[in-house]
Amino acid sequence: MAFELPKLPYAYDALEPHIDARTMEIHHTKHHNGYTTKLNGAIEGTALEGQSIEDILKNLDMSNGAVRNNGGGFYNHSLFWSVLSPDGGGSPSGELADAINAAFGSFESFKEKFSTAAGTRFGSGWAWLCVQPGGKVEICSTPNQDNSLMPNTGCGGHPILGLDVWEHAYYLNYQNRRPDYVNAFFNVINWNKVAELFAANK
Ligand code: MN3
Repeated sequence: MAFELPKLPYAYDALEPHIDARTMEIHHTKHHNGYTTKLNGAIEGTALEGQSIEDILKNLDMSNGAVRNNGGGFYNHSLFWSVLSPDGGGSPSGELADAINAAFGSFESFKEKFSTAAGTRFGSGWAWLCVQPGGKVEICSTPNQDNSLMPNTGCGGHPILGLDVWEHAYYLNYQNRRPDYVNAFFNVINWNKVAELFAANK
């Protein structure tokens, strides 16, 4: 079974004005689709074919550039679309809010630290909120299409919130103003989905 490009659970223009329709369409149909196609090509006929994407990434040989870049790209974007929503924004509640407060002191402090991680990632990459076994949450950042499931990235645990800071994610609308894009992201975070990922992976 080859990996398939997931459908978005909302229209391309649903996240406007925070993320524009043209960016969403290109990002999904060109970038994410490209990672998906190239991942399938890279694993075809190998022992990785048929494994789940999480198993592939957890046991990844980091010198396998094709699977690292395209498997990461496939997984990261699938997660990214799922944690966005036109009905998003606000702040988390329940156990996830408790874990964020325990780790960072307050939601505002979390927001500041996450924004710093996203803003200071040099070049292309991702900012993450990850949950460790036991329920502790951590912020980290990875270059390119790496993520915390892969070995030895300096990021551990299971990603539950990710922000794509590649220029292709924001340049049409925000040009070089990455901090404005990061601020806008907070208006479309689907905290219900993040809480679901937290509960499933803590
Ligand atoms: Mn991207």
